[in-house]
Amino acid sequence: MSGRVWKTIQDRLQGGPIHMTLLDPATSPGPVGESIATIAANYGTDAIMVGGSTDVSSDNLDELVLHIKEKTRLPVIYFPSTAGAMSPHVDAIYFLSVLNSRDPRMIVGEQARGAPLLKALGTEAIPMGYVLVSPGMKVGQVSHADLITRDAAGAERAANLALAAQMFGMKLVYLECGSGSPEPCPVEIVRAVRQVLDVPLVVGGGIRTGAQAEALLAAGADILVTGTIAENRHFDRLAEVVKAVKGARKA
Ligand code: 1GP
Repeated sequence: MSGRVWKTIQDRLQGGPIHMTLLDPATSPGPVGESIATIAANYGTDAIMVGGSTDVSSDNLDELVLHIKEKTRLPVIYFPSTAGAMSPHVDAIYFLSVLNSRDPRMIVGEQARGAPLLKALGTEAIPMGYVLVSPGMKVGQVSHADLITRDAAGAERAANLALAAQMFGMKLVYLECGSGSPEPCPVEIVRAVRQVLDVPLVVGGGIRTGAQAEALLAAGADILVTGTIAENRHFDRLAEVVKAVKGARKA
C-alpha cells in the first residue's frame, strides 16, 4: 500500500527518536545479513535499510531483502546509490537526492532513470534530501560531493541545504558522514540543521557508542542510522546505541 512505511515511521517518531540498521548486500549477503538483521531486531532497531555505495546488484539486493523478510517483520527500506539495482520486495525506497553533489546525475539523473521502474512496481518512495558531510568516505567519492566542512561555515551551508530540501517537499533530511567514518557528524552541524528544519532529521556515519548517539540525539537527530557496528558484529556497541535511542523516547 502506498505510504505505509512513511506512516509507520511517522507514528514511531511520535514517541521520540528511532534507530535504523544499514546492511550492505555486498558485504552482508543474504544469510549473513539475515542473521545480523535478526539480532538487530531483537535489540529493538526500528527498520532495516539495505544498500551500499558499490557492488550492489539487483541479485544480491533481492537475496538480502528476501532473507531479512523471512526472519523479521521490520520495514525493509532500500537506500540506493544509483538506479542500477532494484528489488521488488523492498517495502519502500529512500528516493534521495544528493543535494551537495557536483554531478547532476546524483541530484536528479539517476532518480529520473529509476522512476519509471518504481512506478511500474508500485514501490513506496520516500523523498529525502541527502547531505554529505566530511569525511564522506566512499559515498562522498562516488556521489562527487562538495562535502560539508566540519566548521561553522559548513553548519550554515548544511542548514540552508536542509531547508531547501524541506521547501522542495522532501519528507526527510539525512546528514551523512559516510559509512565507516572515524567520527560521527559534529553536533554543531546537527544542531544548526535542527534549528531550521521541521521535517525529521536522519543522522548517520561513524556512530559507534552510546555516548555519541546521546550527543546527536540531544542536538536534534530524530533517526540514527548505524551500519558498521552491526556488520562487524560489535553487537555490544549496537545494543548501546539502540539503548541510547530508546532512552531518549517518551515514557
Ligand atoms: C552509512 O550512515 C550509514 O550510510 C552508516 O554508517 O557504517 O559508519 O555506521 P556506519
